[in-house]
Formats: sequence, structure tokens, C-alpha cells
Amino acid sequence: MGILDLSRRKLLKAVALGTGGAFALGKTLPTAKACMECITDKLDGRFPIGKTLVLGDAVVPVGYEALSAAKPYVAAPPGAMDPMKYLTAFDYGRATSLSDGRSRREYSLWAEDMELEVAPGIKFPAWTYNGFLPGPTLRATEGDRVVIHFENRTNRSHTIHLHGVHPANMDGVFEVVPAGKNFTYDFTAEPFGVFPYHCHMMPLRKHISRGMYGTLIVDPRTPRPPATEMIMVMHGLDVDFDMANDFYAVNGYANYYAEHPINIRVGEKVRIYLTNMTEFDLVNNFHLHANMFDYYPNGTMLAPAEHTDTVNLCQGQRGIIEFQYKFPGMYMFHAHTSEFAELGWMGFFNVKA
Ligand SMILES: [Cu+2]
Repeated sequence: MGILDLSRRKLLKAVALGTGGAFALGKTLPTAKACMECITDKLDGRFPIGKTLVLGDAVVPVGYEALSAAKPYVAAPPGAMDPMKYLTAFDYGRATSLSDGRSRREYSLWAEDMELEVAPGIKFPAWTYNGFLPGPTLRATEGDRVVIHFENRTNRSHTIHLHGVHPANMDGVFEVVPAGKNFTYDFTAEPFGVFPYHCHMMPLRKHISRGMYGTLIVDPRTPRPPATEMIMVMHGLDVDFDMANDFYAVNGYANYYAEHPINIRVGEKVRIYLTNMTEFDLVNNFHLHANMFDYYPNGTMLAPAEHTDTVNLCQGQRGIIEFQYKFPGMYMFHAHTSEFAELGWMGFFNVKA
């Protein structure tokens, strides 16, 4: 049950205020009803307010206010969360060579509360890794020793649970990292593939939906063929804390790549590492217009399993997409779940000759 008398889906049906897909801050809705999630957010110092956001023909409730006694969330500095930079920002860590030819890679991750803009004018009190939503894209080569120094700079417990093969005490489930404490994850990167990481504190859906997730890419020892590489993390944004997504995005900001198309060239080979960290909705998907792509589920095989234009991913699923464009022009990519596309999960490739 949502916090409002009308659930989001009822609102979608009930309201038709066409704005051509643009965002617009709207009127104030009447009272919010209490729910367990709201109460816990209230305890955390946040309480949803009745401001609304108009997305196409949908009106969704957004916004929160900090209670006066609450520790304010630090506002991200302007430009700190830049989805265009995030697209190609791979963190290889601080690498040192080991005697057997492998590398030891050290990464610094920290948990930090941060107020992030996730759509025009919409500030979200995110729980982040390193001040971003999603967290940094870590990258290593199969066999590398991965050392992650994790510092919890918040006032609640967090962990990092990485997918992949590692010992039980490196799994980030029982190794709770309390407020102000540290933990070091130390394991061998295996196998090669694409692996989500996320906080594993309870309530899990809350720690994930507030932003604590990212991707670890483990490259094969023999590198994949050269390509222009990108990361796309699909996720929802529950900005009124009612355990239903109000809108959707890749890489932190609704409609960002629709407003800022990604430039590529005809014939340029593009490789997208795709992760689905959507909470609350069981399936998300990626659809590419006027083209087909090779799909490598989980990135754990070197040969594609599928040649398609649409791929469905359940929560936590991921893979690699490879394609090149034959003709110049502006091409859409988006969730094929139409509701997600209309609520912010949409972008363009601007293909130049
Ligand atoms: Cu957490």
C-alpha cells in the first residue's frame, strides 16, 4: 500500500496532463498516509511531502523534508554526479604487479549519505557508495587480487556484498560494518564476467533502493577485442519511499541520455556492460532501435548467446551488449517496458558518419 490514497499506477490511469514527455514540477497533493517505510524514514529524519512531478501523462508524488532535528544530507557539489562521465568511468584501483604476473588492485569505497539530483529539480536523499548513485564501476582482470578498503561514513550499518566467487568471510553479509567503522575485502577476482555489488543490510530493499549498488567487471586474461566501452546500470527511483518506483533511469538520472545523446560513429564497435539493480519491479529490459546486438549473459562466456534487439533482466541479472551502427542518425534505446521508458528510462545514440 502506497503512502498516498492513490497508488502510482492508479495515478497513471487517473491523470492525463500531457506535457510532451517533459518534466515539470506541479501542484501539492493532499496528505500522505503513514506506512512502515515512512515511519522508518521519519526516524531517519526524512518525511515525504506532497509535491508532485509531471512526467508525460503521469503525475507522481516526490520530495521529502528533513525534520529539524535530523542530520542534514550533504548536497552533492554541482556536477559531482555526471551520468556522461559515469558512462565510461572504470575504476581499475591502485595497481601493483605481483611476481606471478597478476596485479594487486586496491580500491577505496565509502558509504556516504548524499542529496543527489536524480531528475530536474528532484533531490533524493541517497545512501551511496562514494557519493554517487550508482556506485563506482570497479574493474579488474581474472586472477587479480582485489583489495577493497570500505569505510562507513554514515550513521547506520552497511556492507558490500559482491557477486562472484570468494570465501564466505568476504561475502559482505555477516561482516556488518557499523557506523564509523571500516572493513577490508580481500579476494581473487574470478571468474571473468559482470558482477553487481550492493549493500546487504536489512531491510535489503531499502538499502538497495536508496542507492547502494554498483558493478564489478572482471576482464578475461586475454582481453576482449577493442571497442568503445560503457557501463549502464538500470535502476528505479522511489523518491517518496512508498516501496514503488516513481521513475526509472540508467546511471542515476532520469532521461539523462535523452537530453544528452551519446555520440558514436558509424561502424564503431560499442560494448555496454549492463546491470539491472531495479528494486520493487521484478524485470527491467534494454531495447536498441534500428539495430541488433550480440548478447553475452553475465559476461562469463566469450561467444555471444543471442543476437537480438531486446534483452530482459531480472533483479541482479547482467550481461554484455555489443553492436555497431550501419547508418548515421539519432537512435533511441530504452526499457521495452513502456511504463519505465515513459518514466525516465530512455536515451539516444547520436550516430555520426
Ligand atoms: Cu546499506
